[in-house]
Amino acid sequence: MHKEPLYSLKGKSVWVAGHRGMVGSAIADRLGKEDCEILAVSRREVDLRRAEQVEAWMERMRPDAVVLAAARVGGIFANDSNPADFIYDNLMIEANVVDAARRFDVEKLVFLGSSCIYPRLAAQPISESALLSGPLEKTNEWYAIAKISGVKLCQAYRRQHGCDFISAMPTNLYGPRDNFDLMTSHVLPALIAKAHVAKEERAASLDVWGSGLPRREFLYVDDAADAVVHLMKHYSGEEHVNIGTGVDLPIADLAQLVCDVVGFRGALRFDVSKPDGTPRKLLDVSRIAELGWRPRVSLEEGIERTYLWYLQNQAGPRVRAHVEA
Ligand code: GFB
Repeated sequence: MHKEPLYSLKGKSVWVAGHRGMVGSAIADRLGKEDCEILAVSRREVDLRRAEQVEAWMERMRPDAVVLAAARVGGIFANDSNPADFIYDNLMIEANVVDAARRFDVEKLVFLGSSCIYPRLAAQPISESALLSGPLEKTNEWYAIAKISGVKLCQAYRRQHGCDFISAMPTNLYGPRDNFDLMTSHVLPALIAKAHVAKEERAASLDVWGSGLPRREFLYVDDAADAVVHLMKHYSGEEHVNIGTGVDLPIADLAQLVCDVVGFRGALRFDVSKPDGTPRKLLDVSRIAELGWRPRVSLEEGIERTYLWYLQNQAGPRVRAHVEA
């Protein structure tokens, strides 16, 4: 059922800020199916942390719409180890892009946040109304504060200037073009890289960080991209909207599923010297379902597609994993 869009992308120019990242590139691909012009600029040409460079780009290109998918992102270890980078870069990027979008009359902007904005112990599944209702998870509170500020920026510019700026809160995303570096990545790509090398090296076991007990929800990046475009067309409001599958699983089960897909038959070893992070962050996805959107790619199929991409693009001697020989 495709009701008339609130905002039509037909004939519009859409700037995808962060077009080279996993999410930004998937959104650019998905926008390729719309009758719109996609604008992109490299980090070398425009450093989004510098207001004057963002303004010059916006004045020159004057996009009709903006997808703000540019961010400094990383897994639990990267967040925990680089708090200043995560809060500064993300605050500067969102403040510069949102303010320039208002000044150059952008008709529609969608800001991409993350499910880590919610309190560490929010009631599960987490509804949008749980925002700011309790303390944050310590390992990524810097990134979370920056992303919460992004949501507030969009709300404030809607209130004061009437801007049609919306916020989307995706759950943990994964897929092609993800970061597979074992120290800075998220769990799913890290497990794919580890399982692949463990299989190639006939290792006895594979290291999983933490206890394996935390639960996580995973959405394939092409589904996330489709949801973002759906919200651009069909949603206009102050409150952010969760994007997810509504299903989660323990990290230990995820690790076993990845090993099954990759074909590694060794044991899992749980390294409890590494942080577990928040025990659970399952999103309540009833609002986006009411807006007519549902995910399509199952976790197993998504892992298969991601592993295929990894084999075609990343696998090779330079992938060093911390596996038991
Ligand atoms: O994906 P991840 O790094 O981030 O970790 P979060 C999820 C869970 O997987 C944690 C465990 O309990 C990790 O300890 N894990 C097991 C691993 N093995 C590994 C591994 O080899 N690598 C990694 N990275 N984790 C992030 C936030 O939290 O969620 C980000 O830090 C962002 O800011 C992202 O919000 C969506 O899910 O814990």
